[in-house]
Amino acid sequence: MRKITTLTDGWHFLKSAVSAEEAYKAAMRGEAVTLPHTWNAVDGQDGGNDYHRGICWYVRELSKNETTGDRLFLELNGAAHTCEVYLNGEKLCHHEGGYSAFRVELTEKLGEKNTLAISVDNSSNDRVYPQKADFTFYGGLYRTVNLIAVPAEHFELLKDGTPGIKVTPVVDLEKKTATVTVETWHNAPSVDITVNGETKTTERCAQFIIENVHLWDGVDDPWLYMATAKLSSGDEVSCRFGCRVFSCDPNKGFFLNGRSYPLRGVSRHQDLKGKGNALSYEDHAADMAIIRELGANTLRLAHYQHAQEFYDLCDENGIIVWAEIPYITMHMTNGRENTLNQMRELITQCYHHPCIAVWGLSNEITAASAVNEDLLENHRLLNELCHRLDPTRLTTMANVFMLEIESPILEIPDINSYNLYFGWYLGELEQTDEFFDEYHAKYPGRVIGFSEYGADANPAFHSSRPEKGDYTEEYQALYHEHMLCMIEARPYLWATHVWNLFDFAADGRDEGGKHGENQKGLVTFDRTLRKDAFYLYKAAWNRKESFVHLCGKRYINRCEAETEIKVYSNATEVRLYMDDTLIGEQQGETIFRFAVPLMGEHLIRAEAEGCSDTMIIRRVNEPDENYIFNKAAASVTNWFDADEIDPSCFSINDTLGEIRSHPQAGAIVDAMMAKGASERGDVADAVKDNPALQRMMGRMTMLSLLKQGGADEESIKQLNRVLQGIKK
Ligand code: GCB
Repeated sequence: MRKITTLTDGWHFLKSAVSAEEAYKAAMRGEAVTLPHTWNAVDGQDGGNDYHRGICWYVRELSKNETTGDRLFLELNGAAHTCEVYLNGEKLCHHEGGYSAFRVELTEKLGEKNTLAISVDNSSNDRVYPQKADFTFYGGLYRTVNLIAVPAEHFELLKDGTPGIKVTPVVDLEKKTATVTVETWHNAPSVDITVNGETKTTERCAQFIIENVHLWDGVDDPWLYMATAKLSSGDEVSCRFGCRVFSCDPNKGFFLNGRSYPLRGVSRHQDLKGKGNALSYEDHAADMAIIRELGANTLRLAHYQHAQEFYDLCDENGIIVWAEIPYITMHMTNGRENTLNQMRELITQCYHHPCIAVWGLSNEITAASAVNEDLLENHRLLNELCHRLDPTRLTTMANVFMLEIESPILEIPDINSYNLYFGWYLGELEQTDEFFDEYHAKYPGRVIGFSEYGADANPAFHSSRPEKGDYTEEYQALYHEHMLCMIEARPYLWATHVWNLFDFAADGRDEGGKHGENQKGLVTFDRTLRKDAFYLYKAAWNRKESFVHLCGKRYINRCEAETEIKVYSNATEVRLYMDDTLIGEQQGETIFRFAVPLMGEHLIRAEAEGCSDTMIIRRVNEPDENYIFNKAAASVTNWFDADEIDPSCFSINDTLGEIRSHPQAGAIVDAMMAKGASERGDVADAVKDNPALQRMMGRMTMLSLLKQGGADEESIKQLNRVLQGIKK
C-alpha cells in the first residue's frame, strides 16, 4: 500500500536567508503558514519591481504517524525557484526550476524526532530560467507538498519526478483500434498491468490492443481510459490516458483524429489576484469553467509547466494544450543544463496527458539575445531531447515579431509560431495579415501558427473613437475583431492563442491605470469581470449556449448625438430596443452594430434567441474624464480630422514606405529621423541592423511612428504641413 499525506498545516515560514541551523530555531518562532503558499501574493502584484526576491524557509516537524512506512519520500509539486531540502539539519537535495515536481527520499535520515527545513529561493542568477520575462517570479512552496510512504518494493519515485508509469497509445483510425504500450519502473521482480479490464503480468512493460476504441475527441467527447500497475507488495500507480491522433498540415492547419480541427483559444498564466500562484484545485476548476464558457478548444499553458491538476482538467474537458518550459526572452550561456532538465521533467511528468499536443522549446528567446551558435545549439538539444523522450508529439516555439522569417532557428522545431502585437505595441493591425501571408507564401511547406496576440484594456477606460494605446475596453474589442476575422480567413494557421485569457501579475509594469499588471486579459485578474472582447470570442466559438451581449455597459456617459451600440452574439438575428421600443433588427453573425440617437438617459435591450441583455447609457455634454487613461495622448486623437487632410498630397497618415518612395517627401522624413536617431543611438542601431524591423516600420503610418517615438503635438503638425505641400 502507498500512503500519501499532504502536508498542509504546521509550517513555519521565515523570510530571511539564514543558514539551515538558524532557520530551524528562527522559523519555529516565525509566521505559521499553510501550503500552498507564496510570499509574493501581495508584493508580487503591486508594481514597482520591489517584490521580495531571495531565500526564505519553510520548517515543519514531522509526527511519528507521518513517518511510518518502509520507505518514505517527500514530494514537492512546485518550489519556486531553487530549493534545498534539509532533514534534521542535513541537506538532502538541491533542485533548480520552479514549476516541475521533484522528490527526495527521507528514509535513511529519519530519527526519533524529525524536522524538515526547506529553503526556497527566487532571487536572480544566470542559470535557472526564467530570469527575464513579463510576469512575476513568485517565490514559495506554492503547490502541494506530500509525504509518500511505500513498501520496500515500489515504483520509481526519484528520476525526474516520474509517475513510475508511462502509457503510449497508438491509434489506427481505419481499424478503430489502439495499441497501448505501458512501461513501468520499479524494483520488484514483476508487475501486474491493467488496461481496459485486461491484466497482464510482466517484468516491466506490456502491450494491449483496444478494439473499437473510444477516441479522446476534443471538447465534445474527451474519453479517458485508465492504466493501473500493481506490485505484489501492494504499491500501485495509475494514470489516465486518451487515444487520439494529432497532425498538422501547412495549408489546412491542425487535425484531430483525422478531421480538420482548427485550434482556436487562449493562453493562461497560473495566478490570481490576492493569491499569486498559490492556487487551490477550486481556483483551477473555476478557470476551466471560464475557458469552457468561452468555447476555446485549445490552451497555451504559458510560460512554464502548470499544475498536474490543470492538465487533468484539460484532459477531462478535451482542451488541446501547448506545454512549454520557461526558456524565455533572454538566452543564458550558463542556462543550457537547466533548460534540458526542465524539459525532461515536463515531459516525464506530463507525458500521459492526452490533452498535450506540442512541446514548446522557448518563447521570444531572441527578444534580448542574438541568434548565435550557442542559442541554436541549445534549441537543437532541446528539440532532440523532446523527440527522444516523446516521438509521438511535435515541437514548436513562440517567436518574437522581429525575428526574421529567414532565421535558421525556425528550421529547428517541427512547427512554427509567432507572437505578433501589430496594432498594439507598434504597427497597424493589418500588418498581422501581411506577415502571415508573406510567411505562408515564402514557406508554403511549413506549418505556422499565431502563438500570441492581444491588447491591454482597463475596463474603467472607454472611448467612442478607440485608439491603439488608449487602454480602453473598446480598443481591445476592435483589435480582437480584426484578429478574429484575420484568423478566420487563414485556415492554415495551426493554432491561435489570445494573449491572455486573464490579466496577470507582471511586476515590472506600471501602466494603463494599474500597477504590476498585464491587462491583456479578456477577463480581469480577480476573474470577476469579463471584458467585451471576451464575448466576441464567445460569440464566435461557443456553439452550445445561446447568448447575447451588449458592449459598452461600463461606458455610460457619452457625448455624441448618435452612438454606436454593438452587440456580440452567437445567434444569427438580433433585435435592439431603446426604452422598450424596437429600433433595429439585424441578421448576421458574431458582431451586430446599431447606430442609436442619444437624447437623455436610455435603457437599451438586446434580444436574440430567447436571451436578452440590458444596459443604461446617457447623453452628457462633456466627455467623462474618468473614462480617459492618458489625457494628454487622448487629445492627439482629435488633432486631425480626416477631411482636413488633402488626400492628393502626402500626410502623416501615409506609411513610412509610401513617403519614402517619393524622393522629396522621403528626404524630409529621412532627415527628420536621422536627427532623432542621433539623439537615441541604441534604438537607431537596432533598427539599422534589423531588416525585419525596417520592413515593419515601412508599413507603419508616419503618425503612429511619431506617436510611438513620443513626438509632441507641434512637431507632428509641423511635419504634416510640410508633407501636405508635396503632391503624390
Ligand atoms: C510577449 C510575451 C509575454 C508578454 C506579452 C506582452 O510576447 O511572450 O510573456 O506578456 O508579450 O503582453 O507583452
